[in-house]
This record gives sequence, C-alpha cells and structure tokens, in this order.
Amino acid sequence: MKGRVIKIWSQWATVMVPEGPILARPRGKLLSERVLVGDEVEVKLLPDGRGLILRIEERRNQLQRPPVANVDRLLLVFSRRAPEVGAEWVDRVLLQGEWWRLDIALFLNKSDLLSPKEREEAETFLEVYRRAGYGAWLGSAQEKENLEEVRAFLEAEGVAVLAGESGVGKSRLLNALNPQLALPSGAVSEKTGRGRHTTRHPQLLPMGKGWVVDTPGFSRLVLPPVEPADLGNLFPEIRAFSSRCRFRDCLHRNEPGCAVREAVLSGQVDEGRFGRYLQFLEELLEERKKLY
Ligand SMILES: Nc1nc2c(ncn2[C@@H]2O[C@H](COP(=O)(O)OP(=O)(O)O)[C@@H](O)[C@H]2O)c(=O)[nH]1
Ligand SMILES: [Mg+2]
Ligand SMILES: [Zn+2]
Repeated sequence: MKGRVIKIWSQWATVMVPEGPILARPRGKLLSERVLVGDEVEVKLLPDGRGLILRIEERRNQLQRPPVANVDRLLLVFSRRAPEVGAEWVDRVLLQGEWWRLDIALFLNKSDLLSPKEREEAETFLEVYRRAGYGAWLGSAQEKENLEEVRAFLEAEGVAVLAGESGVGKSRLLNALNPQLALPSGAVSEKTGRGRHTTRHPQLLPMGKGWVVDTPGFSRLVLPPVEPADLGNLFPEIRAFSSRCRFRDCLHRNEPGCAVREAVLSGQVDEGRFGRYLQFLEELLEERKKLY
C-alpha cells in the first residue's frame, strides 16, 4: 500500500497509511538510498504490524534545509517587533521559494504588539508583496487574530514548510491553528532544544488536509544558483514586465528599452523590491567573478 513518511528515527520511518501511522523499515536494497521525511512510499505490512518500505516514489523536489521531500508550499513567518525582520530577509527567502517553485505566502505575526501607526506601516509593507502576487497577512498567533487565510493556506493538501527566525512565533501559530499539536513555544524550549518537536530532525505534523514542518527552512541567506539573466524571473512582478524589454537577456540595469525600469518609474514595480533585485544581481555577478 501507499503511504507518506512523516518522521524518521534511526532505522525506522513512521509511514502514514490510510489505516494510520505504522513503523516501517526500508528494504535492504533501499538502505543506501536515504528515505526522507515527505517521501511517498510503497509499503508492505508485515505480520508483526510493522512495515517494509519497498519503493520510494520519484520525488517532485527535495529541500536540503530542512531535509524534506515533495514540498508544495512555503510560509514565511516574521514579525516587525520582537524580533524585527526586514525586507531583505523576506526577499531572500522568497527567492529560495521561487527557485523551488513553491506556493508562497507571508504571515506577519505579533500584530498585537504594534501601535496603530506601526500597524499601518506593516500593512504598507505587506501591500508590496500582495501586489507582487503573494498572499500576505498581518495577524497574531497569541490573540488568534486574522488567522483565517493563513489557516486555509496551511490546511490545504500537501506539505508546507515554514521559514522564519527563531522567536517570531512559528510554533505558537501552529498551535493556534491545531491545538492538538501542543508544540513547545517560547525562548526556553528553543534554547534547550529538548522540546518534542524542536529537534533538528524534521517531521510532518497534521494540519487540516495537509502537513506542516515546524523545523524552520531556508535560514541560510545564500542566493539560489541562478543565472544572472534569470534572477528577474524569481521576482513575479519583474517577470511580468521583462518579456517586454528590448533585449532578451536584459539585466534591467541600464539597458535601453528596459520595460522593467519603466515599470519602476511608473510605480508598477515597487522601488524597494527593485533595489533588492539590483543588490542581489550585483552579488551574483560578484560571485561569478570569483569563479572565473
Ligand atoms: N505578543 C505576541 N507574542 C507572540 C505571538 N506569537 C508568539 N509569540 C511569542 O513569541 C515567542 C516565540 O514564539 P515561538 O512560537 O516559540 O516562536 P518560534 O521560535 O518561531 O517557534 C513566545 O514567547 C511566544 O509566546 C504573538 O502573536 N504575539
Ligand atoms: Mg518553534
Ligand atoms: Zn529590462
């Protein structure tokens, strides 16, 4: 029967099959081929109630950090206060998610800590991302405020990974959406790392029709290995204009007939996002200089 690996512990994988979770071991030949959390597998039920993993289905993708296969969605969780997370972090993580072709949304947590003016600033910040085509919501895991959309995003079928610095409220958000998870949240559990789900080994946690991974992904802020001329394709709002540039390999710097720069001037592409695009482009070009 078919199942999905939701947890790995030593030689054993917990595989969710229609009847529920079973402990399963990979067949001898598969031992060298590492089973990953998220893997879709064919298992045979053994007389002792355990399972034997006969086959790993071809992976649609495979993230390195966290090591999870077949990821569908990415939720960026961040806060503007305690801690303050900036646009550069957001854009770098978005690039990674775009590179993996994931469905992406943003959740700005801890709205309860914001003054009315800060709330307005937070909305302005999020509006840039809504206009770029992302779901972007301001809410509070603590006060259970404005969680409807992020809930719908996480409860859909498939696997969602969370990205977010320690302390922004990822675990608290998951608890608010599914209290049965009872994830440890708060500075202490993060520090000792002894909480049930705060280990570095990822596991899939049930969330509606789908699964979520509480191990934060994408925390390394390196750029994806993209060709400089393709960087703009990882910004949806730049991608929307770049086909109208005069040159197909336009980098949107000073090339004549650049439709992207025009869109920035007319306010259709956000200046801040475009600035980060240029910054990342320089970074990519610098990296190449070092290589050759
Ligand atoms: N004020 C406020 N605090 C929150 C909120 N969400 C989480 N926190 C607090 O932020 C701290 C870190 O939360 P946690 O869920 O452990 O963050 P994680 O490291 O991202 O998993 C805890 O003390 C939470 O109680 C929120 O919406 N508002
Ligand atoms: Mg946590
Ligand atoms: Zn251009």
